[in-house]
Amino acid sequence: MRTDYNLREITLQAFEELLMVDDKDAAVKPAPNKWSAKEILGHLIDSASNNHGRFVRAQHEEEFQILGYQQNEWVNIQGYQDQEWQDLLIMWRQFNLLLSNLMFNTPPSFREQKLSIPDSFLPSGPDLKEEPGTLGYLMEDYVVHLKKHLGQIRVALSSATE
Ligand code: NI
Repeated sequence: MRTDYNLREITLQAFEELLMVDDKDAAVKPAPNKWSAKEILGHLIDSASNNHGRFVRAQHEEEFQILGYQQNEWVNIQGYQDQEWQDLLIMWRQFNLLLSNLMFNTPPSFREQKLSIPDSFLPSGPDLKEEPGTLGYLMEDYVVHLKKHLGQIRVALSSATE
């Protein structure tokens, strides 16, 4: 069965919902050591960027190795806090539409392929349906991770507008 784990629908709905958010509200940090909505969205762009490479490479490279990335460093180095909310949001939407197509076009034989996933890889949710360690599992986990952080963005924005 071909699937994008609902990524396209989730992306388009969240885009509509978040488009009218005020740029200043998106930059409010709920606590000094917590990410603002802009920084969480930036982290989701980094997740899209890193996973894009994984999802393509896993389908054609022999002995493909998954590499992690240091999320705080990625967010800080790129200065998401100082970027325009709408620019980040458009980038996030387009990147996820690309990934939705990539997932949908991945044949089941590749989806079921086992990968060497490092021990440090922690799944984003306990209730993933795909077989652990497969490319499909990574893709499903990507969408669960995205949904988790969209929830955090809503919480950050609600505390910003109180
Ligand atoms: Ni994350």
